[in-house]
Amino acid sequence: MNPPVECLDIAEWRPPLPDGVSVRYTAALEDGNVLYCPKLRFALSEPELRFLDPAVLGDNAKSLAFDPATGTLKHARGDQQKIAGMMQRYADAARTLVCSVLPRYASALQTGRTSFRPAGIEGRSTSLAKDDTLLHVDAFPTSPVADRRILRVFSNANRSGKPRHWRLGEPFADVAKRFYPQVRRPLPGSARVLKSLRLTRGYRTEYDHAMLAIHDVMKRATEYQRSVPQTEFFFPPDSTWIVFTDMVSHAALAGQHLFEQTFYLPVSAMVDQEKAPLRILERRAGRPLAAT
Ligand SMILES: O=C(O)CCC(=O)C(=O)O
Ligand SMILES: [Fe+2]
Repeated sequence: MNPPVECLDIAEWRPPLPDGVSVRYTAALEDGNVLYCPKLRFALSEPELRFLDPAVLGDNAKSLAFDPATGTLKHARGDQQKIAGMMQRYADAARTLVCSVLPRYASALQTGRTSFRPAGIEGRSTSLAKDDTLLHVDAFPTSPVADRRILRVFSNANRSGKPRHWRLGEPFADVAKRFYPQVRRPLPGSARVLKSLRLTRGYRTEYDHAMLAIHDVMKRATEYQRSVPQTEFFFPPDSTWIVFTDMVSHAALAGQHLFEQTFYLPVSAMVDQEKAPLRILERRAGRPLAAT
């Protein structure tokens, strides 16, 4: 099995791309491939190198979290302004990249959170549901996506040669076929209760409910985790990759110093909506799943 990875030979965040290339990259991404840029580096300035120390991470958190919309920085210890500046630069770089490589998405692309993970993955103990060393597709418990895709940009900023070690699993259509039948419908009225108690930011649609359930049952399926076809991929330091993490089965096994930017893309902005997990699940359900 070859890893579902398409290699982009670019070294700039706004690369000059020949006509037609972005069409091919967009199709590869929508098909469930990782767009991997081995030579695209997120460079830190000399004074920023001190933020690679895991001691910048506070509150027992996994990541520093930044909201480019408001400038709010969470879980950071140290010079808040300088750290926020570094995060903002990553958010801008990632957005520039997506808009240049995938120009078709530019006008509809919504910017979400920026994160930085200065600590190693290895040896982190968490609950099963939060354990990203197990194969999963992303679903956010408190931030429903409704009819939007989750598109993420990752950069390995490690300075001591440590790659980000991932596993990539089976295509989403196979995940859906295997796990969607196990998903129970949400209790009537539960989405409204979650929203009114502010347990979710917005209304948890049936699609959000299904994706969360798939995320959880997938992680709990021990035999599946062992036996499903999967390939290893090592993202070296100074590389960057773009993924629809709501569709690509992934697990992160090792690595340290990762930057990540989350974007949301309305399904309607895709070249081929039928490839969206939302549409794949709706075909199985035989009804719309993103109604609010
Ligand atoms: O930390 C990583 O490399 C990725 C973890 C993950 O699964 C995610 O952020 O969705
Ligand atoms: Fe994930």
